[in-house]
Amino acid sequence: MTQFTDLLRRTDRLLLTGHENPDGDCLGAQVALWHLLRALGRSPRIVNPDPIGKAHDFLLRHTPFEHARGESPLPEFDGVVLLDCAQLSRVGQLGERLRQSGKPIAVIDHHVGSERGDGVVHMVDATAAATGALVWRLFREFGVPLNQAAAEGVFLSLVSDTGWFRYSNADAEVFAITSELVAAGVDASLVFDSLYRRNHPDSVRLLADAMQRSRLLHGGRLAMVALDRAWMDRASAADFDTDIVLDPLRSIEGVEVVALLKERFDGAVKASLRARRDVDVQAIVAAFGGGGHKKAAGATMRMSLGAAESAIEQAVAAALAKAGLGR
Ligand SMILES: [Mn+2]
Repeated sequence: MTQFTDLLRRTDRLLLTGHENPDGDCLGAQVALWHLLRALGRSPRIVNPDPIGKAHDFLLRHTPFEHARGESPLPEFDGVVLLDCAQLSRVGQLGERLRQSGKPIAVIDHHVGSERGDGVVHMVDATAAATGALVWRLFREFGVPLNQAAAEGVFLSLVSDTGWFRYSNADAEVFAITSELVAAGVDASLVFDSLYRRNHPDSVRLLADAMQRSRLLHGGRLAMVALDRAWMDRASAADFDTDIVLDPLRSIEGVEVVALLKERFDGAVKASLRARRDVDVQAIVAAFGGGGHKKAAGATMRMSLGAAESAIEQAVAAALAKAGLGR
């Protein structure tokens, strides 16, 4: 037994958490791990830095989620499991409270370099398509069958991080696991409709407006859109998932890198980059203190939106040249 599985087995009250604004992989992996720990007779709680968004509220059918926004008291816990990230600094204010608790931290993650994160033990595989795939492996290791809820969690993880099996990380393991999940009762169309077919009427106008603001740079190899604070306020009023603007930009022939820059309420800029072929966007954002994967990565940049646009534009130009895609 590894130190990692040992910690999971002997810790009764684990607090499962993840990064701010948790995405489908993060939440789905938490769902699956919660059900695994319950099957092992443990008393886990899922406590995230942010509440679960509308798109993911279908998970509440079978799994309780709590959040610690502001000063909400935390439940009693004996240890922490960080999912889909490896640094407490990514867990917002809650991360600092967890650090101060002095309780052991386990990391389950698939991001590059996560073995050097805040975990005392970790299960890290940067070749795994999603954190949910790692939790699925844990079910195997513990010899526990997946119930329907856990299967839905793993399924949500896989579809979130593979773009519904369209990205190059959709490997044989992903399809093999998915077959098992559907056999375990996952309703793929229910998940799809819950995620994407409940949008606010303003969402299509916001998408159109974001497309109008997009720019093609470096001979059409970089597609970039920068959304300022006022725009982000409109988006949040309509519960608009800004990540969906990446896809139409990625569809343009010749585009190698897509960059989405969002001005946050605190003035910092959140940059999300996606690459199509040989550009390593993880290396680009690492220069700004960010991280992620070779083809999908992000960073929080402490500068103005305009400065962030120029910085990303220059960094992408250098990366394009390095990948032999410059001109
Ligand atoms: Mn992930």
